[in-house]
Parts: sequence; C-alpha cells; structure tokens
Amino acid sequence: MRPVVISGTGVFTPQEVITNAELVEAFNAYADKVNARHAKEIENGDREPLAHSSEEFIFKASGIERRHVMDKSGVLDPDRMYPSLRQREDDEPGIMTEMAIAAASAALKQAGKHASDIDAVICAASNHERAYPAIAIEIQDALGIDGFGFDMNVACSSATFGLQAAADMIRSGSSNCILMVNPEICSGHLEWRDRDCHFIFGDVCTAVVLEEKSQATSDTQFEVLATRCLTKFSNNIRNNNGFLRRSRPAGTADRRDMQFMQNGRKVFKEVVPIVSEMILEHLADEDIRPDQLSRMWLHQANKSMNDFIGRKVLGRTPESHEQPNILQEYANTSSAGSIIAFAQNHADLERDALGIICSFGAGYSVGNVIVKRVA
Ligand code: CO8
Repeated sequence: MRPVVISGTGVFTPQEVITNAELVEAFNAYADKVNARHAKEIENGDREPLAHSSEEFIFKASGIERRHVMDKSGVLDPDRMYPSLRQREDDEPGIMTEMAIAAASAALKQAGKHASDIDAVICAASNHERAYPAIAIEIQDALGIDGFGFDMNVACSSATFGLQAAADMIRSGSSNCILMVNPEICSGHLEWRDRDCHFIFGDVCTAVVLEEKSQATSDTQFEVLATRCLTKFSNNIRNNNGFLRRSRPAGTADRRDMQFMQNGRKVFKEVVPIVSEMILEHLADEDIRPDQLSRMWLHQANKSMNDFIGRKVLGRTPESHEQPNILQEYANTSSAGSIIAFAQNHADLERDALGIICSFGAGYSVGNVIVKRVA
C-alpha cells in the first residue's frame, strides 16, 4: 500500500455574517407577525403562540456566536426567513462550484499543485444543488482537471468519508493526487422559522489535496496513518426532501419535514459515547495512546459536545489548543467543520506530531482520520 499525505487545505468563508443578536431580532419579528396573524386562535386556546428566541440561550446551549452565510438578507427578512440566491444559467458555474473553486485554489496553492497534477475530484457535502450532472464534474471542468469526479453525501461526515475514499484510491494506486471539496450551503436546508434549531448552521467551503507521499513537495504534509468510518441508522437527524417530493400527497406544500429536523438532546446523548469509544478503539488498534495526540480536530456542532468527547478521550479537560473550536465563528458547517478546524490550526505542530480529524452527525455517521505531521 502506498503512503498518502494531506499536502494542502483551503477554506472559502462567505463574506456575509449573521450575529446571534441579528438572528434573534429577525426571528422574534417573524414570531410576532405569526402570532398577530393567529391572534384569535391563540386567544381561543386553539394554537400555541410562537415563543421568542434568545441570544443567551443560543450561546449557552451551543457556543455559537455568529455564522457566515451566502445570503443574509433573505434569512433576516421576517416575511421570508430563508436565503435568496440568484438563479444561475445552465452555462455558468453553479454556486457550489464557485465556492469550491475558491477553497480549492487555496488548497492547491498550499500543496504546490496545478490542475494538471490532479486526477480526481470528490465533492463531498450534505446537500448538492442539483441531482445531475455531478457537482464534482462541474468543478473538475471549471478547474481544467483531467480524470474523473463524483459527488458523495454522508451528511456531517461527508468530508471524513471523502478523505477515506480518496486515501484508499491513492493507497491502491488507482489515483495519485485527489482534490476533495466540501461546499456546504447549510442555510438552504435550515428551518430558520424554528427557534429550536434556527441558530445551528452556517455556510462555508473547505478543500483538501491528498497525494501519494513520494510526489509531495508541500512544506506542510500530514501523513494519513489510518481512517475509520461508522454508520448506524437513526431518525434523530432527518430531512425528507428528495426527488419523489412532487409525486407524494402534499408533496409540494411548505412542510416542516422538507428542511433539517433533529431531536438535539437525543443526538447529543447518543452520539457522544459512540464517538469517544470509536476514537479510543481506533487509537488502540493503531498502538497510539490518547496522551500521544497533540491535537483533535472535532466536528463543530456544539461546544459542550466537543468538551465531553475531549474529556472522554484524553481523560482530562483538553487545553483549548489541543482541541480547537471554530464553531463560535462559523456555527455548524456540517462536514466542513472539522476540516476548517484542521486547516486553521495545524501550522504550529512539530514534525511527528499526531492528531485526529473526527466528524459525527446525521446517519448517524462517524469518521476518523488519524494523521502525523511529516513535513
Ligand atoms: N431560544 C430560547 N429558548 C430556546 C431556544 C431558543 N432559540 N431553542 C430552544 N429553547 C428552549 C426549548 O424550548 C427548551 O425549553 P423547555 O425546557 O421549556 O422545553 C429549552 O430551551 C431547552 O431546549 P433543548 O432541550 O432543545 O436544548 P439543548 O440544551 O438540548 O440544546 C442543541 C439544543 C444546541 C440543539 C443541542 O441539543 C445540540 O447541540 N445537540 C446536538 C446536535 C447535533 O450535534 N446535531 C448534529 C446535527 S448536524 C448534522 O449532522 C448535519 C446534518 C446535515 C446538514 C444539513 C444542513 C442543514
């Protein structure tokens, strides 16, 4: 098996930012409007009024302070409450491709690679803007890459599963150098009208270049020592939207289940033990003690969740540099979260330092990538 390194990473961060204060103001204006519209039913006891959201709750429950989004105006319009994105012509780049090109350019630059060096593109994300042709093939075309591309979706674990797929293809020799991108437009699937979850997500795109170790020239290289993926079916994070929508009764109606739904408490309770046990087992199988880990780049959904997992794995409270969080700035960006954490927090690590990238989320799905700095 040929050794594989991560030789470049890139992050595209949308310019528009929504603070918790702005989000709560818009939600409360929406709730007041809905309550005014249904004042009679509420007065008669036939309907519960919508409760206000609160900045204090959001920060305390999640650690999130703000999120970057592709469109702020639509989300904050109490008469709309979802993004407003321009319709693209079929012969111009789609929005996911545009985000991916920006992140990929940074990753290719860091890796010291050109389009001609890449032989495959994987677009791994929670949502794809159309069914076909694959977004990855559009990105491949836009960047001028030969070879092939394909899309994959494992919700929050799309990126780590994508890293495993890419690493396996390079190890086996079917590819030499792969670009894996994660354009996550979570704002499109978030139900901004539901106060239980309206604060959770943000938009971003990450990109990673992986290649066979002997050809890498980047001055920042992390060898992929081992990967492990796990899925376990759960309805606790679900979205019923899909291509059969219009064929079903009330299929085109504005239904709550056509957006992201979750039972957050259950997810928290059920996923934390699965993740910490899987990390510990994976490290043990690779003869790595938890105290040998210099860094854990965890999925970025909830600060308390990460604190919990960090304590379970290390047996003590991790220092903030050992387990960097970026969710305060980006919120949950689905599969891109652990990759942002990695991309923005690896430069200081010494050669031979060990770390783990770990994602977890809908499915349930968990993905581990154990890495060692080699250059
Ligand atoms: N403001 C004020 N009060 C609120 C608000 C709010 N915004 N929201 C809820 N409350 C109230 C509730 O009504 C409840 O009141 P009461 O006690 O009277 O019933 C109280 O606050 C507590 O509510 P919760 O029990 O819901 O609060 P938690 O402490 O559990 O926190 C969290 C909620 C933050 C959601 C938490 O449960 C959590 O983070 N759980 C883990 C979630 C997680 O990791 N999910 C992963 C999903 S992401 C993923 O996998 C990707 C999916 C694909 C992406 C698709 C793109 C959209």
